[in-house]
Amino acid sequence: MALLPNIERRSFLKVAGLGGAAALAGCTEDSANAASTTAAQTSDESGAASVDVDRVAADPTDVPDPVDWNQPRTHDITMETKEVTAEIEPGVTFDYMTFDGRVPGPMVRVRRGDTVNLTLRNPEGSDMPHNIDFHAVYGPGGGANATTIAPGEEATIEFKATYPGSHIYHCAVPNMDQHISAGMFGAILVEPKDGLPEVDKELYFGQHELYTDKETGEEGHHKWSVEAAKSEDPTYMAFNGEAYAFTEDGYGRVPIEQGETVRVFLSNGGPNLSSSWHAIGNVWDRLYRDGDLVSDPARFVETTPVEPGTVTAAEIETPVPGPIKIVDHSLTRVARKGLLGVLDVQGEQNPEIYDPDPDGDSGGE
Ligand SMILES: [Cu+2]
Repeated sequence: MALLPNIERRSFLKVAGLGGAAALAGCTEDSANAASTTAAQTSDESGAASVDVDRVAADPTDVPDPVDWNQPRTHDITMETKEVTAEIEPGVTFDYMTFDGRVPGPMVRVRRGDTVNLTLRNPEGSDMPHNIDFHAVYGPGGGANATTIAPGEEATIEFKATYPGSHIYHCAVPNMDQHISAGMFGAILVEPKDGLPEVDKELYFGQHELYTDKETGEEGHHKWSVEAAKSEDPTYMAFNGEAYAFTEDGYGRVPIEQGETVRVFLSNGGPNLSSSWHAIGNVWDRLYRDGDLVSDPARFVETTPVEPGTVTAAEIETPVPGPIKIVDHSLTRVARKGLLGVLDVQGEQNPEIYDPDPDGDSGGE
């Protein structure tokens, strides 16, 4: 069935009650199994699983501070693989796999020439082996070969960040498509020795596809589907693991003050689909194409490909108030599969740049 915007879903569930929810989902099989399923946050009749965490979507403003040192350093970093059940959208649960319990995993930020001493831990109680492949690493598997660990194990690697750029990291076990689809990807930002231009705000999103055994919007517990993955036919596509997370129907729009210069990082975990990355009502004023932070940035690019396995960075200016919708311009993914994040530029109308009501008869926007 078609995905309903969350606001409609929530209103509908409130009005219609659980029977309505089951009918909405159209999932009689799951409804029949509901009695043996632990109550989920929403409708247990839908077959949704109980959640381990209320939220898996990383806060896009959670970006490490810029590099402010000018000599090589060593960074001791520990990451833990966490397998958690959470909601893709209300009433729809999924078994995520993550670095540190969030999608995307935390951004690692270093300076070119720095050394990273990284410990990866896979806690007791995990179901799967995991590892980590950094695209900022010279070495077998980008570190994956030496960090493949079973539940209860840990491994440490040390590497020098010899080349700059914004790069992805991801789990790279044999079923890597499943692990990445389930959330195991992030970004390592290796700043050039002279750093990056100062901006007012930085945001960090991760795009990926969720391949499940149910229809988009169908209530209940969605399991990974290798068939959907082989067809490259995702059930959901999301920023940070949850459908429409950064909209008024999710955790809210991301607030921006008018006039701020905002640098946005997009880590495309994939595992399969390129993003046609676009900011509706704006332009990538300076685009660090493919995460190349050394060449001069491209200017005033409307839409740019961000391939799976890439972290691209771009800067926007915000001269007028109102929403800026961050999308993949393959727009069915936006309208029907969950891939939308909204920045909310707060400020005064700036009619010299944009006047939504030049006749002045509607009171403006
Ligand atoms: Cu993994």
